[in-house]
Amino acid sequence: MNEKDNVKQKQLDAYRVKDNGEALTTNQGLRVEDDEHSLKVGPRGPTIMEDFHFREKMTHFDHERIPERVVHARGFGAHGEFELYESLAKYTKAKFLTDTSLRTPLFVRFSTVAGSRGSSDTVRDVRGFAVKFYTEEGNYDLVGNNMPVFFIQDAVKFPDFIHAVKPEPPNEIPQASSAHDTFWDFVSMNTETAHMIMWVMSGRALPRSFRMMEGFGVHTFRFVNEEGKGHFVKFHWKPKLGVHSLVWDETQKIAGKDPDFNRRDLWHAIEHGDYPEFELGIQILKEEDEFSFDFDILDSTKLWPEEIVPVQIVGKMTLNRNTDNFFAETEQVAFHVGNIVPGIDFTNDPLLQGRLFSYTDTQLTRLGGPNFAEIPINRPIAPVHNNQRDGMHRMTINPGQTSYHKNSLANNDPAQVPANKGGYRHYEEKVEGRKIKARSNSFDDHFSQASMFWHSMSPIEQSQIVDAFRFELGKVMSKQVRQRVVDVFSQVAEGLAEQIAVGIGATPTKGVAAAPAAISPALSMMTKTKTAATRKVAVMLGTGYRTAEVQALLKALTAAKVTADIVAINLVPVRGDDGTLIEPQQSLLTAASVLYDAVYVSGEAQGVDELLSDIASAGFVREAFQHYKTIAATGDGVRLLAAADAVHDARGDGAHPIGVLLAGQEDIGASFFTSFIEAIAQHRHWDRLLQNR
Ligand code: HDE
Repeated sequence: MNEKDNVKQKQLDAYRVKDNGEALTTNQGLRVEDDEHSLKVGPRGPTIMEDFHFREKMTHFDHERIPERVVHARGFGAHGEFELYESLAKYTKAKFLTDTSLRTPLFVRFSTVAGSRGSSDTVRDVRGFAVKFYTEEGNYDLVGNNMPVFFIQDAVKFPDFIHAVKPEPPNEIPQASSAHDTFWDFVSMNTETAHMIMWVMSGRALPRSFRMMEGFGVHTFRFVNEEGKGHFVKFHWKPKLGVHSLVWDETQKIAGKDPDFNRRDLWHAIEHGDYPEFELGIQILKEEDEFSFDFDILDSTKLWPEEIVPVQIVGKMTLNRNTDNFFAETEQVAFHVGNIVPGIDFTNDPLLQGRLFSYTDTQLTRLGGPNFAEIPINRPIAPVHNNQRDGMHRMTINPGQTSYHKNSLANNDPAQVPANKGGYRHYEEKVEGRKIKARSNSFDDHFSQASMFWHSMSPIEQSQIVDAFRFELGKVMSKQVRQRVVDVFSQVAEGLAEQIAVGIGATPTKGVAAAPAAISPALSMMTKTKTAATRKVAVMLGTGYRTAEVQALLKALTAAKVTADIVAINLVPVRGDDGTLIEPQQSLLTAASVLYDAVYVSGEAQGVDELLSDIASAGFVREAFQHYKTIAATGDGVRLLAAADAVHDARGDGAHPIGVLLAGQEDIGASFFTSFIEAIAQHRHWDRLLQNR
């Protein structure tokens, strides 16, 4: 990174206070002699009010929490940078999208929506995907989600929708879950939700990693070039590692075993130098084509199929630095869809228009007043000069007599900037009409794209969607709500509704299923990149393991950027066949199968007996098998797989189940390790699901 790239980092550095052999002081800079005892009358009390150090310390502590975000309360952030592959000057004058020599610093926050700040990472939910670009022309925030559409069409319904999905008012149950009556009541009464519900019932709502999910700006935005010409644009983020999901049963177990699963994954990847990368994609439409689709491009419940409007890859975001302090950075970052730079503008999407109000408004409560833009993480790198003054927690000291425009006493300082010198000018869109509370008829079709989504899924994804509906509706107490949901989704696809109905004791409805808008292969996760890089393997072994095998395995895994934990019966170093000691990172007590992508059992008679002596070992392998993970065993390790029922397939024809690799003594070598790594790259062996049905 050159100096220019580092501007944001340098700005943040100015606020970092590192304790390095420093004296302990009060907030007034007074050195503290005793931080262990409060001031008392004699050693047994009472405590005296005069103890200003005690009072200051306790008062600060008493006020250390701020209101959590009303939605997206649980999140995790990281720093990074954006590089542009080619100039987009044809479409936009935004400097960071036209100058390929720039490296734009940025901050990302990923989040869940419904849960409170302390809820689990792996719940079924949409993920927020918010990016703040610190550009030379001011902050640009792309505040998106990991799904390209939204539940509702008009912002006025957002409070209703969120009230319905949040825990129910009488008892604040359930936490971070849409599997309850009010949510599904809302869905059944507001059919514009149908398309988004299909996404939320799919694996997209259960990301394996923040590093393995797509991001979308959702709304149609506008690019404006130097000549003032506009284009419609949709934004995409495409992860280099592909798009992959967890299994529902697994997500629920992880929620208990490691509620920080996704944030830990991101933190560790960055700490290890496996910097997550996402390419920026744009879909562009000419203004003249605004009405050439069978949906309205201003309707946020619709996407532009990539097969019709291709995604052009134009740049890359790399996340390369963890935060120094979660609260100061991730908790205090304030995104706003209205933070914009010249060359980017809004459209009349009624969902977007409402968001333009909400994001600043919510910070006033959350961050305690109008000066939140002065918090280090929110400060632009572009200079800030205006006549705003005062307010809670004002940091800037503005000298001078004037704080108004126009003025003569300070020569009209700060001065307005003409558009051709970088001053922001709103796109001069012509609008006319009557003021009415209404929605355009062009927003009326709620089902064709939901149907397109369903018909674009692989059979495995379809079966997961059906199971998700059955689970969610199975938790709904009201039979009438369950039935209404079946009725609604019969308008998406009859087969889908019938399968849901069977699972929840409702009556299948003969609906008038919508014709799918088209099939869009890009919607299926099965079509995405596959790689073993950055995956995590549990290597199970016991006394007498073959040192040469394990050393060669670990070398092969490292070369493929796969990380491994040695899992043994306890944390006592394990002796190999040549006497080498290896230190386990986890024991069968501390490790959980759901926290790994694959399992390798290194087999040697004594070691396998040792593992089998703890019943948890078979459970560990069985769970990995049930979650479609790659499992490999060498030599005697097959006995552990047998104990876990992981070596016989459902057909009973003697073939190994898909994704289960076995090697006898003589087969252990480079090519076995290569097959193991290739199998890990598959992410999951979903066909096992169909094999077992
Ligand atoms: Fe948000 N949303 N939202 N939203 N949203 C917030 O702002 C809101 C919507 C999104 O990591 C809040 O600072 C309204 C769509 C993300 O800090 C709040 C509507 C999309 C984040 C708010 C929407 C999003 C938020 C709460 C309907 C995807 C987390 C705290 C018109 C394109 C940002 C805050 C972070 C957060 C309002 C709909 C994404 C209340 C009124 C659509 C990623 O202002």
